Amino acid sequence: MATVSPLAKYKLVFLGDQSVGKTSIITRFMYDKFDTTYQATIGIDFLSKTMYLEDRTVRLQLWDTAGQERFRSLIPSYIRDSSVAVIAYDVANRQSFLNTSKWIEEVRTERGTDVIIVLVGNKTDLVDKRQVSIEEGDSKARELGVMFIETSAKAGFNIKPLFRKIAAALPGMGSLSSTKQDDMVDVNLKSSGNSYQNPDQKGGGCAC
Ligand SMILES: Nc1nc2c(ncn2[C@@H]2O[C@H](COP(=O)(O)OP(=O)(O)OP(=O)(O)O)[C@@H](O)[C@H]2O)c(=O)[nH]1
Ligand SMILES: [Mg+2]
Repeated sequence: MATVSPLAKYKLVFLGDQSVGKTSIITRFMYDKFDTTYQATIGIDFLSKTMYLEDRTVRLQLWDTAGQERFRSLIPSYIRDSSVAVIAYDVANRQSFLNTSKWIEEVRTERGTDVIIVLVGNKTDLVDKRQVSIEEGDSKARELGVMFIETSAKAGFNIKPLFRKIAAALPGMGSLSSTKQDDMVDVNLKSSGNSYQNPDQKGGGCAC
């Protein structure tokens, strides 16, 4: 009798200062949409997406955290639960770049080295307002031993490559060739909407 192997699930937590574009990156990836109106994330949002990579299928569980200070106490438990931390900054906001050190430190405190960390410099379309160069981003990432990519959720620049990079780094995905990764198709969408999730109950109502 044929056996069905269980779907590999990975939890990704999105971190970074308020308004750097965490939700916009996720929205671009999930729905290929972008909204110029800022709607601050309240608490934590959850979305799930199934990705097909060559012969493998993975389910990514995306935890979109709020950058606002008043929600900070919710975040550590989500970091603790995640195998990937995406730490975003706004290339047109130097302070948000400087603050990524604190986010990375927090992830290391919770997870040690047992975590994939990606530093993401978003809003590259703001060419005239840029305050952080790609070289600075890259060298910080090298120094701290994390992955690095620049994106623009607005322009749709490097969003899929960001997720391909993450998928390729997941445990068990090491043999994926870079060309074959282009075959990846996004098929399954599922969102809880803009809902606050109690950390004690997170994932509780999710069939994913
Ligand atoms: N120009 C430009 N604006 C962007 C980009 N990404 C996001 N924005 C804008 O920046 C603002 C904040 O984006 P969000 O995605 O809500 O930021 P966030 O990090 O989720 O914010 P919090 O939920 O408060 O932590 C919105 O007005 C977006 O339209 C980008 O790549 N380029
Ligand atoms: Mg948000």
